[in-house]
Amino acid sequence: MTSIASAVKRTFGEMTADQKQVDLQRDTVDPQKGHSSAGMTTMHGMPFDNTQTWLKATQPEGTGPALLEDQVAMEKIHRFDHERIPERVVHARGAGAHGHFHVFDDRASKYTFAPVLTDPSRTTPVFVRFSTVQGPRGSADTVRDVRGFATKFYTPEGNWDIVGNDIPVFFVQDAMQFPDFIHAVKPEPHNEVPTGQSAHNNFWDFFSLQSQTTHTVFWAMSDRGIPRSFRMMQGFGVNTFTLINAKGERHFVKFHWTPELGVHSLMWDEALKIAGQDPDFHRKDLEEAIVTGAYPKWKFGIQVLPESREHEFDFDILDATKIWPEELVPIEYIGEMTLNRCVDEFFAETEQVAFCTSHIVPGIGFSDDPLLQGRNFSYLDTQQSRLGTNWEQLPINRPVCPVLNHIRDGKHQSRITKGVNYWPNRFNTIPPTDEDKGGYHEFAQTLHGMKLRTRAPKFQEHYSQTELFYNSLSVVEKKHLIEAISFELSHCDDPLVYKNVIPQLNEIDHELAKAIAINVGGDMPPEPKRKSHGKRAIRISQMDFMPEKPLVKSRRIAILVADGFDIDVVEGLRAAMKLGSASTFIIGPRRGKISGATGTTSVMADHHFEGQRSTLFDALFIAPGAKSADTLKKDGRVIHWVREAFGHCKTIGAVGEGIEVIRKALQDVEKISLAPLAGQTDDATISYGVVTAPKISLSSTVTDVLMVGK
Ligand code: HDE
Repeated sequence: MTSIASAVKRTFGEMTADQKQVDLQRDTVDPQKGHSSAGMTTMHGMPFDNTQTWLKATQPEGTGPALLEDQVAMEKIHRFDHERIPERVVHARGAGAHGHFHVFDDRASKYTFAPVLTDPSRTTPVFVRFSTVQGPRGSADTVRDVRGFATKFYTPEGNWDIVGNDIPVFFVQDAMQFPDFIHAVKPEPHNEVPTGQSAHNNFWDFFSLQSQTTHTVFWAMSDRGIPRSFRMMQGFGVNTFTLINAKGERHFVKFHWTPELGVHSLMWDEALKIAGQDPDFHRKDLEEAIVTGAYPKWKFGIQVLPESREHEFDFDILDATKIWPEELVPIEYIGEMTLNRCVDEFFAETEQVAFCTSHIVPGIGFSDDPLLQGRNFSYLDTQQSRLGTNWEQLPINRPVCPVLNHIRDGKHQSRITKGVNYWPNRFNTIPPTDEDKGGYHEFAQTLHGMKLRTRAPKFQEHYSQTELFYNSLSVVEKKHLIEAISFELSHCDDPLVYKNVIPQLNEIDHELAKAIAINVGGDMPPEPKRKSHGKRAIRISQMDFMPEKPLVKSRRIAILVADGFDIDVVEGLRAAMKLGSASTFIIGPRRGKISGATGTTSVMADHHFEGQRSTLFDALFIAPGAKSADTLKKDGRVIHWVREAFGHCKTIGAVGEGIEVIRKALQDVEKISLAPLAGQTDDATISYGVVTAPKISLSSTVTDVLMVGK
């Protein structure tokens, strides 16, 4: 198997006809031509070949003063000076990819007439941007944070954006609280610390004073806050939207993305280490999966409620701090999205893409969710400050359908429109688009009441679903959550903060609050005022999202070898992993030729032991071969590879003499036994994720277990 590291040619995946149509709109320059000096021009198009040397008043040896008259040099410097634009005020760090979306059939037509959700003959091109929230553009990928999951659908009825997150709820209920919340979570104003983290006084101070944040903070402090990959995250529209069908009936809806690969997270220790070892881990992971053809996929689901059921629940369905539990409102899966093409230029695509919650298409509408109403203003407004007027005309933002209106001029206008710029006019008094022709019309909603700054009664209750979330986690997930909150509070140096947080936690779960109080030095809480309901919900725990069949697709497997290793076994393993679309990497004492046991064959190592760390892989395999094992056993870094991978509960495999390396590395781990277990075949042993086999080349057991991933 060729490793990704040595892949010389980047592939951009297959483009569907509809994606090509989107691409025709782009001013993409052929990279080959764009980079040859013969084809270079100034910004006004004048051919020019020397972009390296400033014009000089030459003296002997060409060392004279540089001349101000060199317009070409000045243009180059001037454009460089202006390369930066303001980064996004939140979600500044992101990674994007192109793909396509289709629905399975027309079953959603009972809810909506939007063809993007009902016409199975359509393939809709999409662009997705994943992001972290708190950190700046240059921050690390694996920090604990909510992840953005924003999707732009390029439909013939206009662009539709679902600007979602990987967590189904939000911290605050009303958009007017957003600036306060973001100020609290962002780095503290006096020293701009910390970067990409919520582990600081201001965030937890806000948490202790705003019980509405507890639900989302619990999701973020759970393993959901440190995903293994963007490709292994769920996506949620969070806000409540509406769907309108051909009969004019309205339903409330929540949008869901469910990943094919299941929902997986890093361990906190891994996340911390990777933030330093490879700050671009998630960005590279997305690209690697697409380049190797292991295209990321999500099923698209909707939770739908008719208007008549709006008030049926003990929570308000328009409150973005609440989920609609799936046992009450099941998800209907209606479509699928595949990401199959990397971006060609990060800035032009991923940085300049502009999502707006207000971008909807006929058949889809808003609701009175107060967070959504505020978002509809904010996204439109923020694009102006990031990208300037006419940002909709940037190639990545351009709709694939014709755009016609009487909005004109402004900076960077790139469209030339013939004719009058007002309506009605003497040439045309008929509206160009009306409802009968599929035009968008607001739903005629009945309203009555007083104008007040207020919140609906069910918006006042904040703890019930936080407890529901906590109760629904597995034992391990609960432990991780307690550790995560303890870690964060340990970074708060104002005792007032961590002392105030404990009573807030106590309202959610008494045992949790006590455990955290002990860890961080808070006061032991009394029995809580609120009575616990003890309920659990389905599909909250990540354990509920395991793929039906275990998948090794796109997993990264490190194979540790040294001179004298058994090539046949290693090649057998690589072939088996390739079949499952996993990637294998040879890690050896040096990045170069490593010879096999016979001495006549060899492989090229992709990395040397010091060049990578176990944290960057999903599984480890130790090659057999007496001489190889002897070298590996004596290398402290190799021993660390094995111990660290074991500590992170990764699958570790070994055959023959390779087992000795594991034995040496894990000799003081009492629980591990490498003797055959009851029910296992004689030649293969599985214990605590460690799979060993004395002599087989590659038993199905090894393959199966590696397939389980972590
Ligand atoms: Fe955002 N949010 N947000 N947000 N948000 C932005 O828009 C805002 C909220 C989300 O990859 C900004 O273009 C307000 C919920 C994503 O380009 C800004 C409120 C959810 C992205 C903004 C929210 C999100 C943003 C900054 C409270 C999950 C990145 C740059 C009412 C459903 C999109 C930009 C991308 C970005 C405002 C709450 C998700 C300032 C006022 C809830 C994924 O407009």
